[in-house]
Amino acid sequence: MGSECSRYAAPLIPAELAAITAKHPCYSFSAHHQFARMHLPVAPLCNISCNYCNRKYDCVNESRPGVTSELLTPEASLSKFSRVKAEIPHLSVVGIAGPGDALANWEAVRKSILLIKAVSPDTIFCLSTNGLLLPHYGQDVIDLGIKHVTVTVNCLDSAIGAKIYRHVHYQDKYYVGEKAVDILIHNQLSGIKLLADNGILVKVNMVMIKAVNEKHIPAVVKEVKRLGALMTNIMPLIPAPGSAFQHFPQISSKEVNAMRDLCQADISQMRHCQQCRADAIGLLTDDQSHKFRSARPDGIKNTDYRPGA
Ligand code: CLF
Ligand code: SF4
Repeated sequence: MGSECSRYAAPLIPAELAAITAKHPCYSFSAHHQFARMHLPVAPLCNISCNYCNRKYDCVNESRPGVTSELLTPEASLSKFSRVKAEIPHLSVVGIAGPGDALANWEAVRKSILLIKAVSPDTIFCLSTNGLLLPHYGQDVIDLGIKHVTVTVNCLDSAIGAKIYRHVHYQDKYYVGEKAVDILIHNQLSGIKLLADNGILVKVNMVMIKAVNEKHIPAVVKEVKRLGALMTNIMPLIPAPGSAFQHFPQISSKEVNAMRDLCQADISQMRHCQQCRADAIGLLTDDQSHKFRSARPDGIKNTDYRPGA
């Protein structure tokens, strides 16, 4: 496959969007030493159940297991953003990466973005989602002017997916097994296409799980590329204590890098992901979130917001 590297050509991005993306620390390797991102923990609910997730903590699709973030209202997000921007002028991106799913909390996410956009129109907004609700809110995301969206896609095959997902809660019904996975995969893929067709730069995260989806990753990469994704971020499963996968073997960084090398032939690979927390602030490699965390005035704990798994 090494000879296939020469076949990959990065898609053309309009100059204005390319200039913006050059300041995005996740989409641009060189930006991650210069520009900071801030996550708004405004999305506590999740509508699916991944077997690698411990629901007491942040969404593992973007976060290191075992990390719990504070939660904010949209108004509190705006005031936190103002504090952070005053202290970190190189803050370029405001992202929503949990603690649950951004689209399962769409009204709070949307309101937070609108409030911040009104005071800081140059801020780049970024979302991370499991993709279940993309067919429902994808157009809203486009209309809001968001240009950077991450979707986590772990498989294309319902038999593999039935080992990864416990249930999907969709349109007021719980689904399990292959039926649940079929709905999730269908929505993820059609959502990626919708976004990509409308000029959104889609990054696809994948959790690489030994003996579950590891051999299947190249097929996922090829399919999301076909649908218009810009890059993939293959992340190792970190078995989270308390999750169904807590005793699963870890994949070595050597194995993950070998998979990224293989898939680089098809699509650009993110290799500097920090699997950061849902309230991360600062450079990717220098989290400053502890300096800005505040106690909730109403005393509500994160776990009070989590739906039953
Ligand atoms: Fe945040 Fe994610 Fe946007 Fe980046 S994180 S929502 S794309 S602004 Fe970045 Fe963190 Fe990795 Fe995510 S290093 S976990 S890829
Ligand atoms: Fe957990 Fe939901 Fe994220 Fe899956 S998508 S890791 S269930 S929060």
